[in-house]
Amino acid sequence: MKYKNPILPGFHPDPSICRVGDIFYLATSSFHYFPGIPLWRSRNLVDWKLAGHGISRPGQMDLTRTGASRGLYAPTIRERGGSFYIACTEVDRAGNFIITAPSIDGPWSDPVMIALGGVDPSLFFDDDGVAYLCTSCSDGETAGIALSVINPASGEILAGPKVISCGSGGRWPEGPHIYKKNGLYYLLISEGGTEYGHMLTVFRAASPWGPYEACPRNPVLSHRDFAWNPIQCVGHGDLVDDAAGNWWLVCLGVRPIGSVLLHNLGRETYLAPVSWGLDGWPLVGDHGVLNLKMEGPLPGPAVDNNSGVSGDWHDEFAGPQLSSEWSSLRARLPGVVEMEKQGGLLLSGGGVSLSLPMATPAFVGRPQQAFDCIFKTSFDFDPSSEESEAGIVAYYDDSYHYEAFVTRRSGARVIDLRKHIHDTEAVAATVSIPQEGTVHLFIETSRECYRFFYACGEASGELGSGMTAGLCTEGTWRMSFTGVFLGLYCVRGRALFHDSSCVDVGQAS
Ligand code: 6LW
Repeated sequence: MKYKNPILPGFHPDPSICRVGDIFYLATSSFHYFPGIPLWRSRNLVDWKLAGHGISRPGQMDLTRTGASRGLYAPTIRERGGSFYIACTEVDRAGNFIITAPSIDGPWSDPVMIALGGVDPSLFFDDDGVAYLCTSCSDGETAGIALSVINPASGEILAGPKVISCGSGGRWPEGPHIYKKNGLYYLLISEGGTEYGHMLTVFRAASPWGPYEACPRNPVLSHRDFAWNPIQCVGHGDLVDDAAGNWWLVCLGVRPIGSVLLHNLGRETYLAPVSWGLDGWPLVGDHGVLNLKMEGPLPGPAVDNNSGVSGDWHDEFAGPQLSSEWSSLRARLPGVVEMEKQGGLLLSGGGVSLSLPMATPAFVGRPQQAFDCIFKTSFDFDPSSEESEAGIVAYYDDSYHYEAFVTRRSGARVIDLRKHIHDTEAVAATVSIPQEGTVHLFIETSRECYRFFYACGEASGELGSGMTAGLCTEGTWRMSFTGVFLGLYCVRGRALFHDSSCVDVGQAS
């Protein structure tokens, strides 16, 4: 059966997957976005529906004042005895923790803390009931994978940690997962860093504690030497078998905007069929390579296959809740993001701008999922001052964003286009609009630029554009792991958004 990659386009990194019966469950990283740890459900591995979030209550995990690309890293999802477990790291304050739920839909517990360093915690439940936790670890000089025995209910470490692997020599051994197959323990890890040297390597041993021998075909997956493949940086994966006994890998990858190594869509989730050689080592994808179009024995035929136009969406903010596809920065503060009883999304902004680090502006956004799309909104906003603004934004993080917004200049209502790159901020265009009336704003995205358009009453036109290269991960001044969000926001005032939509107008992938 044919399917398209990525299976979760746009910012959906560090996928982890498990299966219960014939349903697959997947979790991805969310960093400083709230709600955190998006959870997905699928029957055929290529059509995924958002089931909810592992972190959705402010009391569960405080992400306020979290730096951009800090917060929640690389969850692992597993099911055991009717309970779901997620092991995850909040990298600055909480450290490693486990949350549990009776169903993917929740309710998810408060975190149980694990007194252990490292990131990328993964749970492995052995047949004898022993629960293991492996994480990446580093003493500042050498880095590796550490294994412990854990009580997953209390987080207590019962044995270990013991370093069980230092990988195959690539930098940053990380993202470990252990599986048992034919009586052997397989350790899957990533090495080479999450950038263009990223790779997946496999090791196996007769005991979870090792000693582990390396797969002679390592890396089992890497695009580091496939310069022309439109998918790069593949790594950080997790294996699952389906009910028919076929094996699959989900992993992250990026699609650079062109031959230059820049990407704006974030690290996305990809799927590859896995077979096992006669030597008992895995073979991933097409001879160790992923493609945008692939074939494999899917558990069911692809229906929408998220990569295509099914990524299109339209939200009329009919309520009563804001759909869970929308994310905010660090928190949903009371009175800031509200649904109106008669319909509409009300954003009430204080003085928090989009450029303020570690802050929580009145913002909601969704990951940009395709290179060429049109993102729209219509809203009513009466700016009270020149500092009052509301509009539409292509947002990478507080240091990189382009926005078109309604504000006031010399008493008149206007729309500005502003660009913020590194420590430079400039208003690139200002147009006058009628004093009253609903404003329509839209962004047309492409590999080259973000073009901004407006309409209000008789007034309409293009405001200008910002280069896509300015919103790419590789260009950020600190290490970043996210992607562009297309969002709505308000600073100093109350803006009522009537609707928002996004349409993929390009090739399906
Ligand atoms: C994560 C690590 C990684 O902890 O990136 O690509 C880090 N892999 O495993 C952040 O997502």
